[in-house]
Amino acid sequence: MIWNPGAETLRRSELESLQLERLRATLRRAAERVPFYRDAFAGARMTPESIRSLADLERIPFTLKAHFRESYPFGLFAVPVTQVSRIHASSGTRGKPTVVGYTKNDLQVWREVMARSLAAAGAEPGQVIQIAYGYGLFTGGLGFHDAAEYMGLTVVPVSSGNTLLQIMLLQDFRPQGLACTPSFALHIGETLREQGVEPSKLGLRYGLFGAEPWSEELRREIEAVLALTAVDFYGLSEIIGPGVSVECAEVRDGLHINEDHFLPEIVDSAGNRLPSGTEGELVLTALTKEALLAIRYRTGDVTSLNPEPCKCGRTTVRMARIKGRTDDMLVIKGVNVYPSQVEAALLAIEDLAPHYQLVVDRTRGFPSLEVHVEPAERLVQRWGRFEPSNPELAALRQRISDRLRAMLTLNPEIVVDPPKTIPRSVGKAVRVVEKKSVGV
Ligand code: DLL
Repeated sequence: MIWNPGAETLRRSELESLQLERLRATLRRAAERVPFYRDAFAGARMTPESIRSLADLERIPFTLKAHFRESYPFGLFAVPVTQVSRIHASSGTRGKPTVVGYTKNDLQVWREVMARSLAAAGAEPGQVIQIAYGYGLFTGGLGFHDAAEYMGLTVVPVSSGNTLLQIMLLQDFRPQGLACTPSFALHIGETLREQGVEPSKLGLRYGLFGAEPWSEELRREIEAVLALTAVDFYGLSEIIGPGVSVECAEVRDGLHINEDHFLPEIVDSAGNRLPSGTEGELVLTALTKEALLAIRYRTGDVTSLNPEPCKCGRTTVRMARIKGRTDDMLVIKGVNVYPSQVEAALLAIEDLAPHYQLVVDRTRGFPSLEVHVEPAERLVQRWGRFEPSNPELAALRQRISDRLRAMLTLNPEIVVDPPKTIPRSVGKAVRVVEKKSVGV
C-alpha cells in the first residue's frame, strides 16, 4: 500500500522543485538561528540566497558527527529547548551520546515518513505490530511506536530483550508485524525453534528489520526461522531516526528514500559527489526539520543510489542495502573489507550457524583478524558433543579459509567456537571486537 501517493509518486521535476524550495527555507533557518551553520556558511563563502538550484548543493559545507558531539547537548538546536517536545540520543560507544530534538511538527513529519515506510513494508491499519526495538533514548522503539499508533495499528510495546516473553506474545497476541534488529530477529527465531514452536503457526507476515548492517544471507536465515517476509528499514538519529528509507514489500530491491523530506547524495572519501549507481558515502540533508537541522550530513554509511522508478509505483530514489560504515571498514594486510561482506561469505556455508564475531588484534605491528564462528546445530547433534580435537573441525576451518580467500582475498585465523558461545544480541549486534578489549 502506498500511504501518501501524492508524495511518493511525484514526477521528478515536481519533486526537485519541492526539494529546492525546502532546501532554501532550511538554509535560511540555519543561517538565522544556528551560529554553527552561520559560521560554516561564511567560511564556505556562500549564503542561502546563492543556492539557486540543486546543482549548487556542492557549495554547501558538510556537517559531521563530530559537529554534533562538539555542540553537546543542545548547541545545534534551531529552537529554544522550551519548544522541543522530545529528545532522543544515539548511544555513544565512546564519550557523550549524540543528542537530537524534535518540535511538535518534527514529530508529525516523523510519524508521516514512518507511516509511509510501515505501509511500504506491508503494514495495514487494523493489524497488530510487536515492537522489539529498544524504547528510551534510542529512536527505534518510540519511532516505530508513534507512527504505528498514528496509522491505526495495534501496538505491542514490548521493547528489546526478554526473548521468552517475545515468543509468548507472538503466540498469544498473534501480531502480523515484528519490528527489531535483524540480529535479535534471528535470536528470537532460533529460540522459537529450540522451544519446538512451528513459526508458520504464528500469525507473523512481515518483519521490519534495521538499525544495523545485515546481508541477504542473514535475511534468508531470518525468513526461514520466523516464516515471514523480512524488509530492510534504514534511518539515523541525526536525520530523524527510522523512516529515512525502506524496501517496498513487492520488490525489495533497494530502499525508497522519503526524498521530499531527505535529500540524498553520494560522495567519495574526499567529499566529491559521485554519479548515480556509484558506491560511496551517503550524505543526507533534512529538508523539513525545525528543531535540529542536518545539512549535508555525512552519515558514514556506504551505499549507492538507483533513480529508476520502481515496479511498486513509487518514483523515489532507492538506495542499496548499506554495506557498512566507513569507520567500520577493516584494513587487514592490505585488504579492505566490511563485516557485512564477511557475514555474507560465512552464512553461505551450510555447516555453520549464522553467528560470527570478528576479533581484530592491533597489539602487534600490523592488525590481524580472527573470525569466530559456531558449527551448525545439526553437526553438533550428529557429533553428540563438541570436541575441539574432532578432525571434522579442521576440515571445516579449511573450507571457511578457502571461501574467505576466494571471495574476499582475506586470510584470517578461523576459530570454531563451541555452540552458543558467540554473544547473541537483543539490540545492535557487536560484530567486531578489539582483541585487547576482550582479553582473548
Ligand atoms: O538505528 C535508527 C533506526 C532504528 C533505523 C530502527 C532502523 C530501525 P542510530 O542509533 O542513530 O539510529 O543509528 C544509525 O545505524 O547511520 C547506520 O550506520 C545504522 N543503520 C541503521 N539502519 C540500518 C540498516 C537508528 N537498515 C546508524 N542497514 C546508521 C544498515 C543501518 N545499517
